[in-house]
Amino acid sequence: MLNAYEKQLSEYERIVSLKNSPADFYNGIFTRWKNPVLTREHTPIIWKYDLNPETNPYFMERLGINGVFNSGAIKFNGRYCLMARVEGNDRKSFFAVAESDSPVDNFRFRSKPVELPDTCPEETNVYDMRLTKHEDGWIYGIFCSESKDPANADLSAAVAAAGIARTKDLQSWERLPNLITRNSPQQRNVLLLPEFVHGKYAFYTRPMDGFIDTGSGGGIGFGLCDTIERAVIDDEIITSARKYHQITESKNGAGAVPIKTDKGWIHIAHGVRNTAAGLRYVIYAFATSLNEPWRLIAEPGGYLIAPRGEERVGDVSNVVFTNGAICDDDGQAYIYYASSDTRLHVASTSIDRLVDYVFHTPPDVGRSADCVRQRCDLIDKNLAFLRSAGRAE
Ligand code: M1P
Repeated sequence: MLNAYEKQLSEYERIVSLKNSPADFYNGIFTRWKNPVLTREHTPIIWKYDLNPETNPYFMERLGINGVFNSGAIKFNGRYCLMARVEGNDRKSFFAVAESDSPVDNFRFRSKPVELPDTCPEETNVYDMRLTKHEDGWIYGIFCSESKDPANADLSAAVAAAGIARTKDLQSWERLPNLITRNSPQQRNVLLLPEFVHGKYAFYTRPMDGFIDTGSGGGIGFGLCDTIERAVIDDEIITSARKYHQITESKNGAGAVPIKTDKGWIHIAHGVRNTAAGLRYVIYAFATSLNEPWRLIAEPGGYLIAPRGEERVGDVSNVVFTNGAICDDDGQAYIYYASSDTRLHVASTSIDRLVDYVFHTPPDVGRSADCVRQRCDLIDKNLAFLRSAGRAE
C-alpha cells in the first residue's frame, strides 16, 4: 500500500521537477515551450487517493482529476502564481493555486484547493478565473458561475454569469454578488481592467443570448460599474467585434487581463469558428486606446496561437484558450494557454514583440482577392529588398 503510494509520489515528484525547454517552433512572435506547465499529473496524490488501507485496500483513486487547464495568472510575492481550473472526474471544476519561482516550469499546487465562500446555492460549476490586481488595492477574481436554467426543462440548459471574488493573499476570499448586465441575459469570459475608467470599475464582457451561442452578442463588450460591491452594467459597447469569415465568426471572448503599454492596452483573447469537426478555438490579439479602453485601435488579421500537434487533442479537441498572462519588469511576457480543455502550456515573448505584432501585422482584409493582393504586395517588397541587398531570389 505504502509502496503504491511511494510509487505515485515519486512519479509526481518527477513531473513537477521537470525542466522545461523551448520547443522546435519559430515564428518570431513567441516561443512555445515543450512541456505543459500544468497537467492532471501535477495534482498532489493526497487530493485523489485515500491513503488508509482500511478504507482503501486496493489503493484506488477515489476522487480522480480529469484535467487542469484555463488558468488565471499573476505575479505575487515575487512568485509566478496560476489560478488553475481543476476539473474532477465528476465534471465539476474548482480553483487551485499553483506557484513557482520560474515562469515556465516547476509549478506546485498549494496544499489545498481554493474554497470560495459558498454564497450561491444555485451555482453548479465555477471556472476560468481572471486575476486582476486593481488599483483599489484588492486582487479580484472574475470567473464563470454556471447554474441550471430554471426556466428551461432541457437538462443541458444552463445560465452563465460572471462571479466576483476578491482577496489580498490568494488564500482567503470575499465573494461579492455576481455581475448584472442589463442588456445581456448571460455572460462568460468577463474580466476587470486593473484601472478605474472615469472613476468607475471597467469590465470587458461577452454578451450572449444563450449558454453556448452568443446569438445577438456582437463580440467582446465593455461596460462601467459605479461600485464593485453590487456591480451592474447598464450599457455595453462592443470593442472587438465578431466578423463573418474571420477567426471570430462564431464567438470571441476576452482572455488575459490586458497589458498596459505606451501604445495602448494589449489584449490576448480567443476567437471561435465552426467547422465540420466542431468548434475551433484560437488565440488572437488586439489593442485598445489607453484613454478610451473600449475603442479598438489595432487588430492583426488571423490568430496569434492555434492548436498544434498534441495540443489539438483532448477532452474538447482543437481548442486553445487563455485567461492569464504575466509580464515581468524586464519586459518579458508569459502567456499561459490551455489546449483542448485538458492541460496548460506557456508561450513566452516580450512586450516589445507583442506591441510590434499587434500594431504591424496586417489586418484581415476580408476577401480572398484582397488577401492575395496583400500577400503579393509583401512578396514584391521582399523581392525588391533582396535585389537591393544583392541577394539572388
Ligand atoms: O470548450 C472550450 C471553451 O468553451 C468556453 O468558452 P466560450 O465561452 O468562448 O465558448 C469556456 O467554457 C471555456 O472554459 C472552454 O475552454
